[in-house]
Amino acid sequence: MSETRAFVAFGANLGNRLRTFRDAVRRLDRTDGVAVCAMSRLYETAPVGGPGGQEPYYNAAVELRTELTPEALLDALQEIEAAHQRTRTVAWGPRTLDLDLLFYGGLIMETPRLTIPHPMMRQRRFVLRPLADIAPGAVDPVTGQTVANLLAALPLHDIEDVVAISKDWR
Ligand code: A4P
Ligand code: MG
Repeated sequence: MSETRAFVAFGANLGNRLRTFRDAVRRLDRTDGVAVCAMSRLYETAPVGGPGGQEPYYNAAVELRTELTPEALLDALQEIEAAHQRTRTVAWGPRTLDLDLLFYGGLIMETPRLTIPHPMMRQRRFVLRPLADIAPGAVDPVTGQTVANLLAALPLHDIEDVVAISKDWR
């Protein structure tokens, strides 16, 4: 079976964020049909949306090679979220772990369960900045723009809200 290059965004603002990220990478890499092949730097970011007074997030992005279908990959991501007792009470509210599938090769799809590329990623510095660490030249199949171009096109008002942490989390 052929392998597809996919990218996943990590987000967390509850609990031990670093330990959660490390565990999630390990679980992903151990998943049959999935290999983690690159990881972005770690970022601390100001919460966007949701209720006020949330803790800062950690965000990161990873590159995978996978033999799984997009749906099976989403199943795997949701299992890992569940393992971290993610509760879905408040939209955009605090979460111990959020795993979003950004790109799956050059695929464009929209079903009730899965939209690829991830619909909000083009507006989000906390997604594009980490993704640009590992895939600046990856092309968004919807707009034809590279990740680096999408990042450069963002308004600068939140540039200080997304800060790379020197800590090596790999
Ligand atoms: N779904 C559809 N497409 C996808 C996809 N490409 N990847 C569906 C993953 N899931 C996808 O997601 C709801 C449903 O989306 C899933 O059941 C799946 O079938 P969810 O994670 O359960 O719900 P949510 O968290 O309310 O929505 P979502 O879209 O994950 O939230 P966002 O938009 O990711 O916002 N601020 C900072 N600084 N950093 C953050 O990481 N994250 C959010 C969450 C808000 N503010 C943030 C951050
Ligand atoms: Mg999500």
